[in-house]
Amino acid sequence: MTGERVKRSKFLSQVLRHRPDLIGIELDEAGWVGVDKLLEALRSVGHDMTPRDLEKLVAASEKQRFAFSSDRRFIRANQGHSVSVDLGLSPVSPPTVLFHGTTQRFVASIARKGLLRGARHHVHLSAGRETASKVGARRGPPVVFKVDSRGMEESGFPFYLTANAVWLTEHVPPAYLINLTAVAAEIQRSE
Ligand code: HQG
Repeated sequence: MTGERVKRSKFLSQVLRHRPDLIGIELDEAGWVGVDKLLEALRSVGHDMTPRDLEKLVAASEKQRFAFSSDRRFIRANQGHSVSVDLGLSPVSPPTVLFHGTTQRFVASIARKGLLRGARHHVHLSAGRETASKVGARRGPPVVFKVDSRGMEESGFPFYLTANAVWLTEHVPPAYLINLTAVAAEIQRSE
């Protein structure tokens, strides 16, 4: 993505996940807003975009952050909201293990309280260790936790899968977490 498109994508994420009020729009209860309404509101705050620009931006988002409705008249963020929306996701059986990437300064608190959703609606997990590592690296040297998602499911914790392949759950208690980065460091020390 070009620098300009990254900036647009970030602003759109901000509006569709956290601050629709920034451009004076409201999302419906499932997080959708009309494409025409969105483009008009963006124009009114100096963020001009044509329908074609928006189509391209959605297609170029490598994480598939946004989705159009099937008739393409509405758009929403696929996940990551802090405003109250119900994405209408149904519980899905997760793979045996999932991963969560974070950074060292959160590790002690995570060991005590487990993974908390913070400002978002859910804790975000990935099926791949590499993706988790990249998520953690946004904040410093990454620390990757393995989540015993099978064990959680067996204990009745629901999991959801977003349209862009992010796994969501409400809380991961410490008993279901293993700090893979600490284990790897421990093995290295003992060699
Ligand atoms: C941490 C981006 C202290 C958690 C990414 C994380 C992802 C705790 C931070 C998506 C904690 C929350 C989500 C506890 C969790 N004590 N810290 N008990 N439990 N944390 O950004 O998972 O670009 O809300 O480890 O790529 O980092 O937005 O969540 O470090 O997919 O599409 O609290 O956001 O995608 O941070 O990232 P976030 P996240 P987008």
